[in-house]
Amino acid sequence: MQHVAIADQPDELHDPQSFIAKYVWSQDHKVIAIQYGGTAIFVGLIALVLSGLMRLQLGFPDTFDFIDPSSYLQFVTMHGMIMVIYLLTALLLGGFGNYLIPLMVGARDMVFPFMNMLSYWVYLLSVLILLASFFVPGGPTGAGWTLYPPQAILEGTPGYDWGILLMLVSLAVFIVAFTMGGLNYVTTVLQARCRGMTLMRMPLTIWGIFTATVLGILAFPALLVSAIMMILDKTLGTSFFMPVLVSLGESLEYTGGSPILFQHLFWFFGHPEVYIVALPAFGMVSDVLSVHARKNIFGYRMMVWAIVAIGGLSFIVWAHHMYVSGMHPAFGFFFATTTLIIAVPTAIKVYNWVLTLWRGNIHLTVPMLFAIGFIFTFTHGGLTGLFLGNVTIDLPLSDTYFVVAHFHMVMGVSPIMVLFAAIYHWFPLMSGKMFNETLGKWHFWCTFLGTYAIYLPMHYLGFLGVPRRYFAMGTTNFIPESAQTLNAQITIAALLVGLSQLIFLYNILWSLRYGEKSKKNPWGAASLEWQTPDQPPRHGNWGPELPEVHRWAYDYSVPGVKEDFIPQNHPVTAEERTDGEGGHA
Ligand code: HEM
Ligand SMILES: [Cu+2]
Repeated sequence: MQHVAIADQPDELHDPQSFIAKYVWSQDHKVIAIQYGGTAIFVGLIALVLSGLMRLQLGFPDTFDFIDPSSYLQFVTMHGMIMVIYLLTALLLGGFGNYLIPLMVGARDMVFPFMNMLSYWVYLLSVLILLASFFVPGGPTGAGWTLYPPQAILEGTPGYDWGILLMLVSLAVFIVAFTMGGLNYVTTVLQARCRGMTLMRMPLTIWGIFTATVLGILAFPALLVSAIMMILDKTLGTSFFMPVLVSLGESLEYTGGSPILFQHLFWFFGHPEVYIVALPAFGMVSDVLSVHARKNIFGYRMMVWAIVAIGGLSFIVWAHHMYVSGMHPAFGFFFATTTLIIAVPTAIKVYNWVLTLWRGNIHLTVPMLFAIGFIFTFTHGGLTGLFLGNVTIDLPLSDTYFVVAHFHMVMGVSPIMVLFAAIYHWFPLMSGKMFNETLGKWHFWCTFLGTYAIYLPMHYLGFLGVPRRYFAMGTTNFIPESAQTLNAQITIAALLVGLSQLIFLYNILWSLRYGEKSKKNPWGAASLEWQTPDQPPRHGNWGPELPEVHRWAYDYSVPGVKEDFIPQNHPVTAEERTDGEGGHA
């Protein structure tokens, strides 16, 4: 297991030389990671622009002629789907999973490099299919990111013809790409760890990515089959999801399918999807907090088991998204209970992050600011989740801006905070350069404060009853006019947050070219990825010898030891042993 066949040979033998082999059809996990990351950030920017357009409409209705009710729905749908799948899932797993797994477990590459390369190109294909829907007759689908039938494929919904088909095909292709990447990540973690890297010595980043990938491999098939079944309903007139229907005065051919079946399949995927995004973020934020507080992560074993428990539980809570579908009260009770049980391991994680900071030697670096920002946004989003998990509270709040605020806090903003923390944290490793600290801090404060300016008022709009996925509020007898003022303020905040991402892009691009050369291991991190002979690591990662691991990844500020951290590949010394504390399992 420790000796991959190529390990004993000089790695130059395998070093691809031509530009194309090195950077285009590359099988190096680091290059593939950057391809994945670059593409994901690119589509993410499109989704950000779409959210800006929606906010313009909501803040200043009747001002922008080019946004009509149909295009609003199309923007909502494309924004939501791109953010969840094509940005977050792709960037966390395809990007960071690819980059970090081999380096953190001490392997030369993924175990199936060719399939890994294919995974990226198929992902790119899925993105192109998705974006193509902007250019077909009728435009992209406006069914909402949940794509509920029957409405998704019926006349009257924007993009009911081409748009929805392209969306479904693109999702299917994405799932193929994810599976090729995912099998790689799981097998690499299980089979290619270096000598001494036991499972319980793996950094939490790897635990998070690994568990999330297993969730994805189990959950995405539910989406795949529902996409295929809906394609059949649309093209061949089958009735998997389509009930007997009269649409626009015409009785349709469909016979007795079940739209609720689709909801079950969708959310059987959709809820674990939240954790496919959250678990890698949990892992990475744990490591960033530990490194920048110069303290071991509090309760490592508990953190691992919490990740696994959350992963397992995430499969038995899905119907909390369906309380309004008319389910039997006993099921409502069941799903509310399981949902609240998930709060236990989740709260354990939050406590442990805070306890990691407690009496740490906290360095308020840019990655650390984003990591602490995450603790705030995640706790806020999580708390409103407890409310929505209860049937009686969810019923009146369902489909209002309270829900929009909740899920943006918990799975929009929070993982993005971690992604920024991770990008800033690992940027010196990936590029060999340092970013600009001042610009990074500006980026953090604009994003963090702006987030609250956007989403806190949305909770209140939800209480007022402002509905979700509405082009305009119109006049009602329950929404006060002041809601419009609030909407305008939210829009201004959203535009500022959107613009402040330019600081980030500028910082990254500028630093890649002109940034100061980074010291090796600038944060003094103990995990393996920073211990490569070169920074950034070369092809094959480790030079002639694979590393050997002697300890966990969290030996910071060990008493009696001169340096304030001990890399994972350093043998345990007599000095630490006599001191009692060092050399953890
Ligand atoms: C500055 C950042 C963002 C802004 C201003 C923003 C704004 C919006 C707006 C205005 C809507 C439509 C609300 C409605 O009419 O129902 C929406 C929906 C949504 N957003 Fe965002 N968003 C942002 C970032 C994100 C991120 C990072 C995610 C990642 C998870 C995300 C996921 C979603 C989803 C899943 C929907 C629901 C789509 C649907 O109802 O079908 N958003 N967002
Ligand atoms: Cu859920």
